Amino acid sequence: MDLRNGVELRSLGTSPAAFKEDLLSNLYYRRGTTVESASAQDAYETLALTVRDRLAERRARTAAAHYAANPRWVYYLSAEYLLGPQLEQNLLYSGTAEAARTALEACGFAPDEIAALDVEPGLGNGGLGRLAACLLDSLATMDIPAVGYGIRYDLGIFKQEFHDGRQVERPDDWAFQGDPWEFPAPDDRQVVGFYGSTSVVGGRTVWTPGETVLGEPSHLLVPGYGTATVNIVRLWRAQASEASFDLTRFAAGQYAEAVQDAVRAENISKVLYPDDSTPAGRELRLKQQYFLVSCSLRDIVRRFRLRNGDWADFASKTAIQLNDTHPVLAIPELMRLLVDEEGLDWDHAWSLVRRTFNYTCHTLLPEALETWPVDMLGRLLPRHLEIIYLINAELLDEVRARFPDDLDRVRRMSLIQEEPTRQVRMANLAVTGTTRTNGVAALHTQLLTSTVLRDFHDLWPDRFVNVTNGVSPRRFVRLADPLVSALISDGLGTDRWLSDLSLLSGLAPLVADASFRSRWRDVKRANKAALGLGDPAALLDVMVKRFHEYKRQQLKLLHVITLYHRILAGGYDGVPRTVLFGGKAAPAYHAAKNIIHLINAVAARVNADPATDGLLTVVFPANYNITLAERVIPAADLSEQISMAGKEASGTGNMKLSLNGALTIGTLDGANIEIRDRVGADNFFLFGLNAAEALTLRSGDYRPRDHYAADGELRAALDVISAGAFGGVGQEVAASLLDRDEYLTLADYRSYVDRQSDVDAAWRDQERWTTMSILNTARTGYFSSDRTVADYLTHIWHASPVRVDA
Ligand code: GLS
Repeated sequence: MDLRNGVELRSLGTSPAAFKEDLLSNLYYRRGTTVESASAQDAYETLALTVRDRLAERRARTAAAHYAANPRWVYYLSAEYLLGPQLEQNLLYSGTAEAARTALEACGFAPDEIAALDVEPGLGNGGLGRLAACLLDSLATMDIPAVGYGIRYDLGIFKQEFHDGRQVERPDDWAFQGDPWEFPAPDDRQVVGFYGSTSVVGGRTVWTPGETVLGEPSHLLVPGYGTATVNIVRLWRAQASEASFDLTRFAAGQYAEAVQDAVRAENISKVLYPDDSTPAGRELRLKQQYFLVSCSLRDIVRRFRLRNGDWADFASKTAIQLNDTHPVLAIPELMRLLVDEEGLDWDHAWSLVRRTFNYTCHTLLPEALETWPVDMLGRLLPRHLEIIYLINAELLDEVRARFPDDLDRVRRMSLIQEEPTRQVRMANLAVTGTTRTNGVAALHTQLLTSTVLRDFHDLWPDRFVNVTNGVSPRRFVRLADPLVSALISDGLGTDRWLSDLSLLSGLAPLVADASFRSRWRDVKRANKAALGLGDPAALLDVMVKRFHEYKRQQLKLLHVITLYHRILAGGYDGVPRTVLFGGKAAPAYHAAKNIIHLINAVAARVNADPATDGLLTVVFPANYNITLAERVIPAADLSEQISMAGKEASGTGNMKLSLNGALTIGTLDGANIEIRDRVGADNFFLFGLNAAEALTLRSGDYRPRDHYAADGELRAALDVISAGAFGGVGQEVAASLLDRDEYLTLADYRSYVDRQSDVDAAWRDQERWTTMSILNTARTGYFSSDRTVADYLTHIWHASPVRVDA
C-alpha cells in the first residue's frame, strides 16, 4: 500500500492464519509473555492489540487521504462520550471476529472469557454522551473527516450498587489495567493556563496565567462500518508540569505538601461529573471545561496549520460543534487566540469564530442551562471574562437597535445575569457566538425557540434549526442483537441496511408472512432467555434511563403497585409481566435516589409474594450502562417513555427500543412524537397530557390531591406507600407527589394505567403484537445516526466525504 511520499505500509492479513501469527507475535514482543504463561488479561490485551493494528493500518491510510484532500473538518467538542465496549465493535468493523475466535482457540484461549475482560470506558452520563459516540460512529461510516475531542477522566461514571435497596456509588476505575485501545501522545502535550492577570503590551492584551497545567492527549480509533475510514477521538488528561513538584519540601520531609500542586493539577481530569442536566456549579468543573477547550483548540489550530497558511481560510476548513454548553468557553478562547496571540482585528476574528462554531442545545430544563458566577469566571479566566464583556456589548447594541426601548429584553438577553447574583449565561453566549443552534427533536426545537431561547429566535430566526437525534444501528442493532440482525438480513436479502437504515422499510411486507412472524417471535424470546431476568414468556416491560423526576419512574412504580393490588384482589386479568428498571441517579439528587430505593423495596415485596407467581416480577439490575443496554434492549417488548410532556428534549433510548421491535407506551414528548408519526398511531400506546396542556396545568392551580381523591386505585397505591409499607422512604416520595407533584404524575396516572390495559390486550394476541413489533423496526430507519449526521452536514457543517481506498 502506498502512503504519501511513497511510504509503503504492509497490509495485515485478516485470515485466521495471519491473525494467529500476529496474535502470537504481539504476545511475545509487545506483551512480553508466552502462550504457556499468558493470563486471561495477557490474552485480552494481545487480542486488542492485534485487532487495533488492523484498524491502525486503515487509520494511516485515512490520515494520508485526509491530508491530501485538505477538506473542511468536523470537530466535535464534548465533555462526555459513552463509547461502549470497544472489543466487539472493533472486531466487527475490522472484519476479524471469526478469524480472532479461531486464532484464540488455536492458541488454547477461551474467546468468551477473554471478551468479558473488555471494560467499557464510561466517560459520559447518559443520552448526551452516548449521542456523541453515535455521531462519531456515523461520521466515520460516512467518510467525513472528523475528530472528537473530550476528556480522559481517570474515573468514569460511578458504578452503581444497591445496599438494602439504596443506591451506593463506587468509583469506576475503568483503566485500572491500562487501556489497550488508546494511543497516548505525550509529545503532543498542550500547556493550559488558569488564573493570573491581563495587561496591555504594545497595543495587545496579554494574559499571564498564575498556574499552568499540561494536557496530555491520547486517542482511540473510531472506525467506520463498511468503509476504510478510521477517524479518532482525542481525549485529554491533565498532568502537572515538572515545576509543580516541590523538591525543596520533599527534601524537608514534607511529602504531602511537595506534591499538592501536582495533585491539584491532575484532579482536573480525575472524575466525570455525575450530573445529568443539572450544572454542578463547581470551580473544578469550570476548570475541566476550559481545559478541554484550550487543549482542543490548540490542537485544531495545529492541524489547520499543517496544510493552510491564511487565517482567512480557517472557517472554511473548520466546523466545530459545541455539544451543549459545556465547551462554550471555546468561543472566547478562540477570540483570544486570534486577537491576542495572532493579532487579527476583532471584527475579522469574530466573523471567523461565528462561522466556525455551532451549538447543540440538549435540554429544556431552564435550570440545566449552565451559568457561572462572574467572580469565579473572572478569577479563573480573567481575559475570557473581558472578552465576554466585549461580545456582550456588541450583542446588546444589536438588541437595542432592533428593539428600542425594550429594556426587559436587553436584560434577558444579556450574557450577564445581574440578579440575584451576577452570572455568565453560557447558552446566551453559545447562540451569540455561533452560526447555528440546533435542538435535538422537532418538539424540542419548537419549544426552545418559543420559550427558553425565544428572544434569540426573535432576533436571529435563521440561526435555529432542528436536527433530530439518532442512534447507531451498528451498535444498537447489529452488535446488541445479532439474532434479529441475521433475521433482518435474511428478510431483506442483504445486510446493506446496516449503512442505509431506510432499507428497513422492506420488512413491512413481511408482516404478512406467518413464518417470518414466528421467527421474529422466536428471536425476541431467545433474547429474553439470554438476558435471564424473569420468565421469557412474560411481557418484558422496560424502563431504562437516568433517574429524574421528570422522566417519571414514579409513575411506572404506581402502575406496578396497582397491578399488585389487582392481583391481591383476585381475578387478575392482566398478562404476565416482568417489569425491568435500569438507571442511575446523580449522587446528590435526593428525590431520584428515593425513587430507586422505593422501587427496590416494592420489588422485594412483590417478588417475595407467592400471589404474584407467574404474573408479575420486578427486576432492577444495578449499574445500567452500554454493556447492559446491549442485552436489555433486544429483549424488551415494551418501551416506557413516560416523561412529562415538554421536559425530555429528545430521548434516544426510545429510538433504540423501537428500532429493536419494542412497542412504546409514551407521552407526546421529545422524539416520541416523531417515532409515533413514523410507526403509526396504531403501533404506539399514547397517553397523557401534551406539552401545552401540561404547561397550562402547571401554571394554573394544579391540585394533585384532587386526583388522589377521585381515583380509588391511585389512592390505594399512594396509601400503601404513605403508610410505610415499603419503608420510610415511601412516605417522603408519597408526600412529594401529594403535596407538589412537580411533574404531573398523578394527573397522568389514570390515562397511563388504562393504556397499559390496551397493552395487555395487544399482547394477548401474539400475532397482532408481532406485526406491531416488526412494523416498529421497519418504520424507524429514520432514527439512524447516519441520517442525523446527514442532517448536520446539510444544515450545519457543510463538509464533504473523503474516500479512503480499501
Ligand atoms: C439530554 C436529554 O435529556 C435527552 O433527552 C437527549 O436525548 C440527549 C441527547 O440529545 O441529551 N440532555 C442532557 O443533558 N442529557 C441528555 O441525555
